[in-house]
Amino acid sequence: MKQSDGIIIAAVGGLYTVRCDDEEIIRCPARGVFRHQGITPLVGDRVTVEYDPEKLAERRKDEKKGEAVTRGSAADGYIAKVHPRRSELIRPPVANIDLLYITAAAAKPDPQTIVIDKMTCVAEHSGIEPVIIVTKLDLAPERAEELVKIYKLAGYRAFAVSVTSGTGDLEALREFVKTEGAGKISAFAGVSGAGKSTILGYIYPHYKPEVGEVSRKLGRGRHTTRTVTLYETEGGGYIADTPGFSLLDFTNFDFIELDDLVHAFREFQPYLGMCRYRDCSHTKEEGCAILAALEEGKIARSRHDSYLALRAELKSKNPWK
Ligand SMILES: Nc1nc2c(ncn2[C@@H]2O[C@H](COP(=O)(O)OP(=O)(O)OP(=O)(O)O)[C@@H](O)[C@H]2O)c(=O)[nH]1
Ligand SMILES: [Mg+2]
Ligand SMILES: [Zn+2]
Repeated sequence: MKQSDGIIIAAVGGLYTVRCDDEEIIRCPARGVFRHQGITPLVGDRVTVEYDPEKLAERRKDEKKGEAVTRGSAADGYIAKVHPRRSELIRPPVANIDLLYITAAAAKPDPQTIVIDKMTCVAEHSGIEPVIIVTKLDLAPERAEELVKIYKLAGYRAFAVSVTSGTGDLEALREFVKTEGAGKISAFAGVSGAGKSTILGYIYPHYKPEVGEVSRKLGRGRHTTRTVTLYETEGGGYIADTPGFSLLDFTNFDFIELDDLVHAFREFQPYLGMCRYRDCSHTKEEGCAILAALEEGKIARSRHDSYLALRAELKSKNPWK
């Protein structure tokens, strides 16, 4: 058996694809013991794999001959160890990402700032840099510009683009992804049909990720991207296309503590500690510095609304707080 370190670039039904540092591609399941330890390897994980080089060579030969892999199982070995993660997301399920491209359409499907803000909070809480991409600028240019304004005001990089009509900040976005993403692991996140795969295909045309038709009746996508896949990029980096979620699935929020929520809003940070009351909840108190900033237009109304909604959601889960 041979041991190699590498990164999980895809996962389908318990079978992982690992790109080893020596460029060998290994397909294997995780060691059974992980399940008992509560470890689920994720795309993006650094792992150590153990495999039989002879078996792998056989499979390569079969593949060259164009024969289906029939000999024994499709696995070359197994994942022996999952290395410690520097970040971890549940939706999309991906480990070790540095940048999260939070993608929302200006229309079809209509954007919901609460969904975008949940994602910025999850990213902030996980030590991942959020970047906002508003797609389908062609369908609702005013709404797109308004969203970009909201997120720039919050201190994020934000781009409004239309791949379909070739307009907006496409060049700036491409430049950002290629330079800021160099050597890093990035992932797209957003509801189904937001245009994540379309952007990835625009920036890296040779990858041709699957793009779906938006159902006319429902105005939402058909979940065409079904699995998380990492694609290699500049400087040894990777970018992940991910399946979109539906709004109903997006409930994995309770891992943020109520007391941490305020720290997940970047633009609130300068005002913390400046409220009249030390235990200010920034919801309705007199002398609240965050509410004052809101009135002065330094904080966007929709962001504070999301703060209120997320606070209520967390409180209903921990009513004793
Ligand atoms: N009008 C318009 N349509 C777009 C634009 N970008 C993408 N689309 C369309 O939106 C639909 C969904 O695009 P995808 O890229 O598959 O969306 P996705 O976010 O990857 O969706 P999932 O894989 O289901 O999560 C496709 O029909 C695209 O052609 C755009 O800028 N303008
Ligand atoms: Mg997709
Ligand atoms: Zn306050």
